This record gives sequence, structure tokens and C-alpha cells, in this order.
Amino acid sequence: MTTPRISAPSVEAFSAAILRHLKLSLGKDPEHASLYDWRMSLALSLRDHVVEPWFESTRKTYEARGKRVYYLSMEFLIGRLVEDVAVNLGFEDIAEEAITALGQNYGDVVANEPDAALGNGGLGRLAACFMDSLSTLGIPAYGYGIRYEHGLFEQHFEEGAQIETAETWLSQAHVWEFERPEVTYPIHFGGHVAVEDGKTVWHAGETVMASAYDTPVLGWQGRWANTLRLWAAKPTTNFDLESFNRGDYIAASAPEALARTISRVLYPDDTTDVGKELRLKQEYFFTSASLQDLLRRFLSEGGALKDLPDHVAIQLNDTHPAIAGPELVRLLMDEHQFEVAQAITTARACLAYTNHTLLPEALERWPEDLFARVLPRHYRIIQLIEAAHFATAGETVRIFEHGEVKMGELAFVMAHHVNGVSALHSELVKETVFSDLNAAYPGRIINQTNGITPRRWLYTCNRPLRGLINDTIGTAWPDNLDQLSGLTAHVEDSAFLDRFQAAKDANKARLADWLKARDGVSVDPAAMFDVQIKRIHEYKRQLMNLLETVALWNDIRANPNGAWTPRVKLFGGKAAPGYVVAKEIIHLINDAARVINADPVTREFLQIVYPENYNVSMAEMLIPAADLSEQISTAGKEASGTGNMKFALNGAPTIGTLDGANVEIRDCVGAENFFLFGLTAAEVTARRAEPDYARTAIAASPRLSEVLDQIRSGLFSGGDRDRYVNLVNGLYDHDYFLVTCDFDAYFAAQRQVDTAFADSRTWTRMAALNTARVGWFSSDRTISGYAKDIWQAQSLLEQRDA
Ligand code: 26Y
Repeated sequence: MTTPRISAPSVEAFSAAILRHLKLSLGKDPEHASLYDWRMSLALSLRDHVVEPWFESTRKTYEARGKRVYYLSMEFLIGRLVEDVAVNLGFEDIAEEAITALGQNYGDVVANEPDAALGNGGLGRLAACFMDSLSTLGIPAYGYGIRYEHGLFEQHFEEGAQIETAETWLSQAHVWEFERPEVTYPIHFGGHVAVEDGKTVWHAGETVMASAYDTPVLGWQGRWANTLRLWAAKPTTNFDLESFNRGDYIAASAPEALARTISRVLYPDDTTDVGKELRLKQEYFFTSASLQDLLRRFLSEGGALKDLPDHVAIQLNDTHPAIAGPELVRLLMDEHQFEVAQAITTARACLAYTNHTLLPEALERWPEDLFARVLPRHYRIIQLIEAAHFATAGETVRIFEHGEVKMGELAFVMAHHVNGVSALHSELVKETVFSDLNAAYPGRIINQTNGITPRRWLYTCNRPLRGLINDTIGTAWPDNLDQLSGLTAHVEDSAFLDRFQAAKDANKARLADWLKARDGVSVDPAAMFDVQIKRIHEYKRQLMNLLETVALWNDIRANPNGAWTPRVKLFGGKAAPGYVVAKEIIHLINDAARVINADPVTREFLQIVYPENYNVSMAEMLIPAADLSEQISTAGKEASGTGNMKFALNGAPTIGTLDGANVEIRDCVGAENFFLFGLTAAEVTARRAEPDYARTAIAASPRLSEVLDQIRSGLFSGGDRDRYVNLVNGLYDHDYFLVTCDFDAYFAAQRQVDTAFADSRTWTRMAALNTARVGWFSSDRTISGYAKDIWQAQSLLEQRDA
């Protein structure tokens, strides 16, 4: 193990630092300090220790003159940072002891921090895990994104239906960031393009300023720190004094209001492309600022732009920053006198694109007229890019089609590599959405299977299991996750299994306490905790899970004296505010919960729990406590999944389909430690071609028919037969995600789970083997793959000991 870089203060010294911040930064004395004041003082005291390694990393990066990685993402779903920083500094115990000595409860202080929820789900959380791994591996990198004033909305349930309210994390000071008022760039929109003296000139109609805020991202043991730079939109002029003097107070603040709209709010839809002008402006806003910033850094170090690809690797997190291609070409041509061909070649050598979805409705396309109005110069440059693409690859694939600009095709054509996020997904990318482009540019599409940071998703969120692993294989695993395989030798050891089970039980008890305190809900920690947490989407099939729950309820009622395995079905997740079907599914889960949980006949065997406002912090509570991981998407639809990896790592076997990274997880943990069911991706496609496949499946399943009839009858909706008529009819008439076809197989697999769980020793062994065998899913492995296959970027850490 490498020795920590950071020398730890004594508990006394750290307590003194907290008190100093309480007084000098918060202006409070201990007698009057609130939980907020304590949390801020703790965060500031931790932050004091981050700055030195951050400076040192920057200094080394500058000296090395090597390659920097730039990760452009509309979303960084970070969560809380106090514990994360304390753990990476190696100060966790010191922080806890100091806070305790000051008379505060450490858990309460930590939980006072709002989640930084600058993302919707998987894609945004992946970006946060990647930042963690880039720092842990010592690869010089910047994350670039938007400093949204409002993160993902907060979810409430009213009579079981989802209600959204604005998230307001920035109403408190965000202690982790440093404002950089001197780092600003103008971002132009609209206007027109003219040719003047043989030069193309863009006369913008509107300009806003992008202003930088930096957050240090500390790696494991504080040995490296990179920067997350988020852009806020500000007006070029703050205030129109002339209007103000005329008495027109609204007009006086108009420029400010207009500009700030751009970084006001995260778009909450991760499934359907909204095609809204403001979204396009957000995308261009942060992409242009980021490219201007990296070019300025490169030029200030004396670089020659023709060498840019040797020093700059830009990764596009989906198509959201795909405007980077034309923007980099524009900057090279219009501001640095490059020829078109040279500009395109240079830009492409810097850019790579990650695809996260095959769902056609999530692929970004902009109406040409909207695009040409907002970005007239880029519109023309994309025509040049398309012409260059036609010249090399022929005209089979267009960027402009049906009056739209297709951002996936643009990103593909302007990238030197395109990657999918799991083995299956990358193959499907080649065979489906980009098959023609794959033929035109063979070898461009590669795979990089996703990963998760084990620091947050095991070490920090699961202290009981951490302790057992440390005692069993030593402490070098958090940045060498393959070492978990050393646990395999212990799965026949009953003392080890006892401790593994005790760790799970402790996590379940913690969750039970939390549910009781937060929502007043009692759950039995001896029951199986069966967990499905993720965005609500038809393809993820929370509906199938609910239908299975009702079918099980029916079976228990028919035989209340049977040997049932007690279960708590836990759901968590938000629906996009405009996604009607997803919201109906939420409502149905809550309605069914009300009825089923009140049934005295089944109460000891079955309970449904759906805590509102699922977020990263809730995941950190639920995942370590899970016995069973639900990964039941329609095969071919979930690009990878990353929750699936977190559950397996924390010792929860999966019930799942052969979709996304489930396939690779099953390969790693062994088929006997994974509850597989359902149609394969190829079978899904074939089944859809059959006439009336859904009605046929329903007719063949008395169980499913009964459940659908119950829902239709109003059993769960207080007699209201209309509430779920669309949802149920949808299954009969257009069950695109094959809930009906996989239902019986899913039900049967769940009964295998019941049997397996009842044999607790065998189950614990299976759970332990899941933990032991998924070390490969560390995001350190993923980032090493990107660094080697895509970026050609090096670690600047001194040789790490194995
Ligand atoms: C364009 C807009 C509608 C949009 C906004 C956000 C489209 C997509 C998204 C987010 C997509 C997303 O989160 N995809 C997920 O990425 C994860 C990381 O690769 C995958 O594990 C997961 O399967 C995929 O659904």
C-alpha cells in the first residue's frame, strides 16, 4: 500500500480547527451553533487539507507537459462530500472523534449536507465516479459541466402521486467550490454570419458570460487532486442603469435575468429528447466555455495548435456536448486561421464520444431552423463537416436529415473513437444505431464497460463490510479492487460467513431505523430486502416487479399457512415530470402498497416500501442493506446499468435479465450465484414481430390475468376503475417492453430466490461470492481502459505499489 501523502492532525488540533472555523468563518460560538454551522465548520476544516495536494497536482501537471483529459458532461451527480473527503484524506476517525468531542453526532452532521444533485441518474453518477478514479489514478484531468442553480427536482408523494418541487442546494453556501471571477468567457448566440474581406465573421445577436467555479476532486489517500470546473451564466452587463434611472426597474435587471436562465436548472428528462432552445443553449454554453478554457491553458503554456491532440483528450459524455466538434473547428478556423480540412482533422484527433443509449427517443436531434437560428456559424460548419464526411465515407449516412441535425451522427463523425458502456451494448451500437457508420469507419467503435468507485460505494457506505474485508485480506483493496478475489478462499469458513451475515444484518438494522425515523415506517430486518432503485422507466420494468408483488400477495392469501419467505419490496426512484406512464407506475406502486401493507393475512410475509425522493445519499443507505438486486430491464434496452454493480459489490445477488453489464456481472460471479430469467435481446426482437404477442402471453398466464383484472377492477384505487385503465390497456395493446412475455419467468425466478434465501448459510455464501468476484467493476479499471485505448494519457503518480 502506498503511504498516505497527507499527515493527519491530532484530534485536538482538528477540533481546534473546527472551532476556529465556527468562529471566524461562520461567526458563531459553540453555544449558538446549529447543525448547519457544525457541518460547515467541519467541511471547511477538511477543505483546508485538500488545497495543498491540489496545488501539488497542478504543479506536477504543468511540469510534465503531458496530456490532460477533459471530461465534458452535462451532468455530475455527486451527492454529499464531507464523508468522501474525510475518507480520502484518511481523516475519517479524526473527524468523527473531533465532532463527537465537541458534543455533536457525527452522522447527523454529515447528513446535514444537501446532495449535489447535478444529474438525473446513471450517466451523471458515472461522471462523478470517473472523476474519483481519474484523481485516484493520478491522471491529470478536468471535469467540465454546468453549475445549475437547481439540481434534480425533489419528489414528494401526495395520495401516492408524484409531485415535484424545486431543488435549492445553492440557497446555502457550497463550501467545496472556489469561485474564479477572473475566469470568464463570452458565449455568443444568434445573429448572422457574413463574409468580410474573404473571412467568415459571426455577428452574434446575444452574448452571455461563462464564469468558472472550481471544486477540487481528491483521490484515494489524497495523493492526487483534479478539478471539477462548473460554469455559471452571467450577464455581460449586470444592470442597465439608464432604464433604472427612467424608473423601468424590470427592464433594468432584464439582462441579468436572461443570462442566468441558462444555468438555472437541470433538465429532468433522461429519456425523451426535449428539443428545447434553452437546452441547446445550455449545451453550447458549457461546451464553448470549456473549449475556450482548455485552448487558453494550452496556448499559455506555449503550445502550437497543430500539436493540440498530443496534449488534449476531450471525452464527450453522450451527445450533450457534441457541439464540441463544430465549436473546436470554429475556434481553429475563425480565431486561429486553420484551413477547414486541417481544423476538422485536428479537432477529431482530440475528441472521443461515449454513447449511453440505443433508445431512439433519447437520441438528440435539433430542428434545423432552430439550430440555424441559435448557432448560425455552427450550422455552416456542420455542413462543411458533413461534406468532408461524404468525401471519405460516401453519402450513406447524413448528419442533416428530415429537417433535423442529428447529434449522434455528428459526434460519431467528429470523434476518433466511439465507445459503448458494456460488452453487449457496444455490440448493439455496432449492429443497430451506428451500423452504417461502423462500416464506413471500421474500428472506431470500441467498448469500455462502466465501473463504480469502490471508495464511495463500499468503503464509505458500508463500514461493517469494510471492516470484515480489512480483517480478511488487508487494507490495500480500495484502489486495487481485484484483491477482493482473496475473499473467495474464505467462503467455506463459517466464522467468515457469520461475520459477513452480521455486516448485512447491521446494515439492514440501520436502514430499518432510518425508515422509522424518516417516514414512520416499520420493517422487519429479518425479512428479505428486495430492492429496485433507479429512474422510473417502462424499459426498466418497475411495473413487472409490482405485478409480481401482487401475484405473490394473491398466492399468500390463497395459502396463508404456507412456508413463505418474508419479503420487503423496496422501490426508489423519480419519474421525469412529463412522463405520464412512469408517473402512473409510481401511483400504482403506492396504491398497491396501501392495500397490501394493510392486509393482516399477508402482513408478516409481504410489505411494499417506497421512500420518496430517492437520491445518491439514499442509495448509500439502501444498497448495503439489500439482500436482492432487481435488474430486470427488457434485454437490449439498459446500456449498462451501474446500480447492478453496486449491489453485487455489497453482497446482494441479482435477479436479472441478460442486459447491459448484467451479462458481465453474471460471467464474473458465476451463473449459480445469479438469478437469470427472461428473453434475450435477440428473442425480444423476434417476439415483437409476432402478432398479438402480449395478449397471447396474458391469456397463457392465469396469474398475470388475475392481477391485471384486480388492478382494472379498482381494487387498489379505492374503486376508481379509470385510474389505471391506460396502464393496463397498454399492456394488452402495446407492451413494447414485453412485461407480459417475461412475467411468468420472472415470477418463477422469484420463487427460486425464496427457496435460496430460506437456506441462510448458502445464501450468505452466494452473497459473499458476489462481493469477492466483482472487483473488475471498479471505475479505476474503466478509467485505465479509457486512458490506454482512447486518450493515450499517463498517470503522473510515482510508481504505485501493487
Ligand atoms: C437528451 C436528454 C433527453 C438525455 C438526458 C440524460 C438523454 C439521456 C440522459 C441520460 C442517460 C443515462 O443516464 N443513461 C444511462 O447511462 C448509464 C451510464 O453509462 C448506463 O449505465 C445506463 O444503462 C444508461 O441508461
